[in-house]
Amino acid sequence: MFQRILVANRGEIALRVIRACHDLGIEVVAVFSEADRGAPYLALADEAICIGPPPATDSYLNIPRIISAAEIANVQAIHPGYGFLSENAHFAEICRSCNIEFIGPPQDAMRRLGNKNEARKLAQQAKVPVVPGSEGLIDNEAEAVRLAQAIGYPVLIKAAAGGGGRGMRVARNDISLRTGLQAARQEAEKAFKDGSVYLEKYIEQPRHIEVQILGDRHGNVVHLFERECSLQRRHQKLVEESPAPNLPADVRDAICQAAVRLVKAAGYYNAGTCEFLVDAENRFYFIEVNARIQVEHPVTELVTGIDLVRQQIRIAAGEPLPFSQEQITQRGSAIECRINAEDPAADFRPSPGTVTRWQPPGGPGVRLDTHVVTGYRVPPNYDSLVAKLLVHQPTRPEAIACMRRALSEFIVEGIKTTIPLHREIFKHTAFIEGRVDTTFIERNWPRS
Ligand code: MV4
Repeated sequence: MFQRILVANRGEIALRVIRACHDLGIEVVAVFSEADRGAPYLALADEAICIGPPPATDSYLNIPRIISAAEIANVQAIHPGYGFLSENAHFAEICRSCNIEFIGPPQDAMRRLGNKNEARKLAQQAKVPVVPGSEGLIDNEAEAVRLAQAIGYPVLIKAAAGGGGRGMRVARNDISLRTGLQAARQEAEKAFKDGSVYLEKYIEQPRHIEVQILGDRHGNVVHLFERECSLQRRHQKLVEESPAPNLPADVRDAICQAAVRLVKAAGYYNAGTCEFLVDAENRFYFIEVNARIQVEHPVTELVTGIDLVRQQIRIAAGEPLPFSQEQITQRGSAIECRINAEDPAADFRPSPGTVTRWQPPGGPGVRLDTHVVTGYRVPPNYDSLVAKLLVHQPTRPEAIACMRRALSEFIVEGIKTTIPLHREIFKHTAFIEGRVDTTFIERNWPRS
């Protein structure tokens, strides 16, 4: 096992990794930018090293600075958290070439799955259902029009190098397909230096369901069941839960088994997530793999009792998974609310600044993952997540009641947060009945 790890991230996930290391008896070195200097969570690391000025490109995204810190601190491994360099195959390769283990998947699996068209091909080979669409990349407009007519409108133009909703265009007829192709190519070329695109049938009002997987370096792969993640706004998730409500057990099992087949086909190890769309008839389609620990991983930790970050570290150190598929169970109902420093009444505008009062909820069944304390200053430079409020209860109605209670206890002053919106979501009849899809937030809070 490692004796010393560097966490190449900030905020709540840096703290989450620090805690996992200490639970394993491992020393942990934090890095920080000038914007995070003096943040309270840094004091919980065994050592903290400044890696540069506030802009992420000069600090948390700067590979030479992070590798230098790792060399100076003499660590054996780097945990990338989520975002920043977590899905950067080049960074994973650099770490390993410096004899520092990257706590994540092998770089070749990251590269292959990072290309959504390649991931789609791999899924087809593994007999995992994908959305009906083009057989590979689109070469020219005439071919695209023929394909779209064969698939049937509406279709979705997707950037192969995209993901997380970036570089997508809906086309409902030949004309919008032609203009959409041009725009999508240009956008993808600009954003990812790769203008290649492909087509899929556009699934209207799908649910977004993802499967957590863990694989070790000895070829064992297990799933840790699903998370329902449909409640999102502009591709920013707001609420996640497990089990997914209104998902028949046979469909759930089929999705989880498909996820295992896919990551096995990719030669993947460590933690990962397979994302699926589920339509109104409960047909499911693979869309992409997230090759990292995700923000919402604690939802799965609560229902399975498995510490995913601890397992990530063990796997990276070469240990085999300590459980079989049959030993993993989904117990009770867990729900997470993302608390962002944003103003839901002002188009979710970021609301950085000093937290003058932070009075968190607690009590039975409540978990709060946060790096915030009273007096903490939320810097304006990074994403606005300040806390993840989770509940775990025997049933979904009890989990909803517990979340409403926890949200009512939670007092934050000095910054605006998404707490008031969550209080409304948890009163909404359709949400309470589990009738959700990816359009739920925009349909019910149109001005948000
Ligand atoms: C889709 C889709 C409908 N049909 N693909 C958005 C993020 C990226 N992971 C894939 N996304 C979608 N792909 C087809 N063929 C709808 C979405 C989508 C979505 C997916 C998951 C969660 C939220 C979403 C919000 C809007 C669109």
